[in-house]
Parts: sequence; C-alpha cells; structure tokens
Amino acid sequence: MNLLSIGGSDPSSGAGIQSDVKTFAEFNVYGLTVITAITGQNTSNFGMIEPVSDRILKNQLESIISDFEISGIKIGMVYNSQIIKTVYQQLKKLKIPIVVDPVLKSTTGGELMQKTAISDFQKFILPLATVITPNKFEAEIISKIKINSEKSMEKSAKIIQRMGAKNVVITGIEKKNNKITDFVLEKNTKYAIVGDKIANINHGSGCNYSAVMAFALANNKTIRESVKFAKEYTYNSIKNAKKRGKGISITDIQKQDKTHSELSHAINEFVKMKNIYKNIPECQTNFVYSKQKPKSTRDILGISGRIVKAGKEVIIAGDLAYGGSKHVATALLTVNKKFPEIHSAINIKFQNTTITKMKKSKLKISTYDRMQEPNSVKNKGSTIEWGIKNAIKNLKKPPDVIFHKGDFGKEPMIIIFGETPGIILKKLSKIIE
Ligand code: PXL
Repeated sequence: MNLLSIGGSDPSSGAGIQSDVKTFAEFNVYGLTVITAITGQNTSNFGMIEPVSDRILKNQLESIISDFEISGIKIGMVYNSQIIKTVYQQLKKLKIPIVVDPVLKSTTGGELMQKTAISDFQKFILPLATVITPNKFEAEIISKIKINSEKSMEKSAKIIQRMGAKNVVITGIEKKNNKITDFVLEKNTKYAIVGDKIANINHGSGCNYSAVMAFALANNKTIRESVKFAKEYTYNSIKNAKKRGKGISITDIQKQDKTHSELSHAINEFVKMKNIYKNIPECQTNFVYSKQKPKSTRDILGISGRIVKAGKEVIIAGDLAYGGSKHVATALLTVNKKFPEIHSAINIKFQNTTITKMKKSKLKISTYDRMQEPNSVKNKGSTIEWGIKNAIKNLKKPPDVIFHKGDFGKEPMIIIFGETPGIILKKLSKIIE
C-alpha cells in the first residue's frame, strides 16, 4: 500500500513528512512525500521556514499522482495561500480518504501557517477532508469559537464540519481523573473516545495521530475504529518518547517483533471468543509462543500475568514478556524438544465435554497421570516436564492436546499445542461453543 504525506520537512525527524514516513513504515506502508516547506528546527528551538516555490510543489504533486496508486493522503503543514490553492487543485479530483491535520504552531513555538492563509485553508483544504484532526487550540482558531465547555466544543466542531470537513475529531481534550478524550463529530453522530493521559511534552504526537488515521481509513476502517486505532498508537508513541536532542523528547514506537505481534493479536482474538470464560481454569490461562528454537522458558513469550476470568468477562492481566510464563512455557519447551515445529501452547479448563468434542474433531489427544508421578520428580518440582515427556514418549507425530486429570489438590488441565497461535485458535474454535 502507498500513502502520501503532504507537509513540511522537519530536520529533527520528529514531526512533518520525515515522521510520517517512519509511521507508515511501522505498518509496512510505502510512504510518498510532497514537501511544501523546509523548516529549520531542533528539539529546543524553531528557526526558519522556507516555503517551496509553486512550480516545484506542483511538479512534485503531478509526478507522484500520475505514477502511483495512492490509498490515502495526509495533509500537514501548508504554509501559505499559494500552497493551499495548488494542493487543492491537484487533490480535488481524487476519490481517496484524506486526513487534514491543521498544523498552525509547533510545540517549540514555530508558526506553521501564515495567519493570512487561514481563510483560504478553510475554503480550499477543509472540503478535501474525510477527517480533520485539530487539537483544541487549532479548533478554536479555525472555528473562531472559544472552547471552554462541552457545548462550545460541539459548536466549534459543527462550524468546522459546515466549512466542508466530513468528519471532525477534536483531539486531546483534558478531563478529570487523568483522562484525555477525543471528541468526534461524524455526519449524524457525535461521541467521545476516552483514553489515559500521559503528562509529557513531546514532539511528534499530532503527526503520528493523523498519519495513523490516514492508514486506518485507507484500510476501510470506520471513523470510530480509526480514531481508536490512532489514539492507541499515539498513546504508545508518547509513552515511548525518547530524548534524542538536548530539548524535548521525540515520540517513538517500541519495535514489536513478529512473534510479539502474532501472539498479541491471537490473545486479543482469544478473549473475544464466545463463552470463553467457561474455559478459563482456576489457575487462569497463559498463551505462549516462541519463534526461534527455545533453549529455556526465557526464550518463550508469554503473559507476565495471566488471562483471567472476572465473572463472564475475560481480561488480559499483564504484558507480554519473554519468560513471562513458567508452566505453559515448560510444557511447550518439552514438546518442542521432540517436535521442533511446535511453537505455541495455551492451557484451558479441563472439562469432559471439551475432551469429547476434541475426540469428535479428530484432534490428536495424549494424556498423563499425575498420580503416577514419582516422589523424586515431585520434590524437584519438575512435574510438568515429567508429565509431558510421558505423554509424548510413544508419539510419532506432535499432539494437538495433552491433558491430565489432576491429583490431590492439583487442578486437572488441558493444554493445546500448535505451530503458531493462529493454528491454536483454529483448534480452539472447533471445541468451544
Ligand atoms: O506537529 C506539527 C508539525 C508539522 N509539520 C512540521 C512541523 C510540525 C511541528 O513542529 O515542524 C514540518
């Protein structure tokens, strides 16, 4: 997928088109860029702005639009009326989602749009916007409404919508209890998306938000989904902001390895499965995955808490970490030693009905008896390794499932194994109502 960012160059790469290229790359998107102005700035000071000539702006836009299939566009810094009009002329015929981030000022104090250009911005750029993402200050300037209440905020959003932006998201409205909300005005609905606040002055969060929004919309997500997605990404980018220069921090994203993102996705799918709460055992559930050949449980990714049941709700309590699971990871490690293609495992509650369903779905089931456990093993605390070894010792092919029926004071358990977390979910879907 190709996305286009139209905006200013920021040599610190914290904001502007450099930041957007980084954000797009996080999603394996190819980032195209059209530069409207060059800024001189760092993490402490804002220096000069030199808008590019109209000729080269037009030539950049024509070059890119005539060649690439573009799935979405983000418009950031457009410094003056000339730039605004040229961008409008080139984009008005396109039928793809456009996110407008009305950048007026930088955190370090730079003026990113001339005051005299605001009326042309309203006239030409707002009607291009599938979504516009002003913060409170920007919404006030565009709508000429002071925002000091829910009512004035809604009024401001309505005025901006009447100017032509199809959907308006006023970002970063501070609330009590350390919450921060985004107010959304769609064509016929309005709502707020609430999130946690991080008290940290940074460079880049606004750009991250609108770039991710463009990505989400290009992927046919709804406005609500896109707002939630952009908000979560931006929250993480602020949380992980790094001090790269002498001044304020620059937003960043913790690189997730593929093992991490695959397992994280599968866990989110798991907790959404219907009636899944009935399958969480007393000792709760862990879901583990190891890409490389694991040498110890430290090489296996798991939840450093558990997936827990609270009434009929199932909650992920804890973060993913290597070495995060002991029991399920040990079971996986033991199976992986004999069957190296098996990289993932999950434990669920033992129920006779589940075993019956597993048999019906022709899953390969194996078992061990904890009552047979020698005292020497018990004393060493290596029950799981002993049990799993026993369960697989005569197998030629890897098991889908290993269960045991418990012992005095020990809960019976089912563990499902598979090559990947996705394959485990498929197995689970066959045996859970
Ligand atoms: O974050 C807004 C922004 C956008 N574009 C450029 C910037 C800034 C803030 O500094 O420099 C080029």
